[in-house]
Amino acid sequence: MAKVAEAKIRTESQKLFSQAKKYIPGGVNSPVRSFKSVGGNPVFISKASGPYLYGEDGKRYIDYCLSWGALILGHADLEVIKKLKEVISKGTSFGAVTKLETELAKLIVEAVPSIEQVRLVNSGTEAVMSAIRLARAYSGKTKIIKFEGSYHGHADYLLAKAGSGLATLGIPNSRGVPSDFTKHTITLDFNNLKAVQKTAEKYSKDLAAIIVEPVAANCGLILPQEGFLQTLRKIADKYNIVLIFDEVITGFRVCYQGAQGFLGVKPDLTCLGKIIGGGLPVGAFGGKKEIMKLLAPLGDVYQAGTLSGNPLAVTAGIATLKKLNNRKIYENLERKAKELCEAIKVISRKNRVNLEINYISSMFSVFFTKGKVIDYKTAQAQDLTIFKKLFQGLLREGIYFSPSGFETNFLSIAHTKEIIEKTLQVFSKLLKK
Ligand code: KE4
Repeated sequence: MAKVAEAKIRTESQKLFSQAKKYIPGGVNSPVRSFKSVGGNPVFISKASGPYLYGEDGKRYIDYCLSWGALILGHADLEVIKKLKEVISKGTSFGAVTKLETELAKLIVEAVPSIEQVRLVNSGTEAVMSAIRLARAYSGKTKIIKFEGSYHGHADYLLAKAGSGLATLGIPNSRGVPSDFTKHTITLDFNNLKAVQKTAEKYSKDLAAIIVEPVAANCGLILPQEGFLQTLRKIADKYNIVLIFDEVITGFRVCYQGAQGFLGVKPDLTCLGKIIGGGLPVGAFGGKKEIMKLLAPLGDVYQAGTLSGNPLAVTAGIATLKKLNNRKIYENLERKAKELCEAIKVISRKNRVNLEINYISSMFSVFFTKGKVIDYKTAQAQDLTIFKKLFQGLLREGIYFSPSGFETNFLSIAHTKEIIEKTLQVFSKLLKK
């Protein structure tokens, strides 16, 4: 019976995918959704609720991708949906100021240690682009340091040795980006302080910013080594470099104060996205008033967006952050993730499978490799063929992991103890093979 059902599921997605490919390049509106690196056709989703995705194929999946981390409350959270229903009948976009934007901005300023003022945009890419333009204007300098395997959205000059979809698809640098555009982007190894020190000394006169994912989550999850972020802070101070934390994933994920609150390092600018939109399109960048005041209309650093601060998206963000502002929520998330990850380690050891698992708070990645994964190079050493087998095995068993060995998985508050147990049973079954 199962074989027949599986075959039906495959044909269903196959049909939908070939239709999509007729009208949309690769059949997807974002490359990493294509399942290209994990094989098979992407699962077409019809609806979602709590920890579950429901495929058009009628199958239910426990979701560990959660729209790439955005849905920390789980899908279709009742509060968020209730608030959206209330606000949608009042109109969808005004292109004018609303008090809702002030409310979300206030929640972000009160939560994130480094943010004195914040501007809302529509995506993480826009948040990062704007923060870097601001850093260049504020410092009067041009060059930026980023880290190999990190992904900061698809602005031309950041598509240098980037992670996420580029790592997934093995695209070192995107075509269509003139080398002129990336000549001011210096890419170093994450956790390699010596390289940062040397580069900062060499280019100090022209280094505008260091941009870093304080917990790297786009080459699989990689933790900052002891003192790495603290030393970036010292180097930035010493050479007048703007330190930018790209917290599009880690913001309100690692804890309510973001990775900067959890790890105790304050950047000059912070980029946010995902969770602050509660699943609708919101990005944000913020930091010290003395930097933010350079933005038009106050100053002459231009940045704009038709739908920035959109009432629907902002409403979803407000409802999400209000519900998240509760230490118990993060303690529970952290406990469940620790239980899941530590148990997966035990299962892999029992089956003599070389599996490394990096996790922090409620985000984790598995790497089929021997030895610690501490940067992009060690992440690339993972066995992607085995990852692909795991991914497909999990999918067959109704578990939906982020479809790439270079992405991160997440828990939501809707992932109950029973869900963790079910996930561990499946891991036991699959790792035996
Ligand atoms: P968006 O423009 O996709 O909203 O955000 C770009 C971005 C910026 N910074 C970080 C740290 C990010 O992780 C992202 C986007 N994340 C990927 C997944 N890791 C988005 C998934 C996709 O590209 O479809």
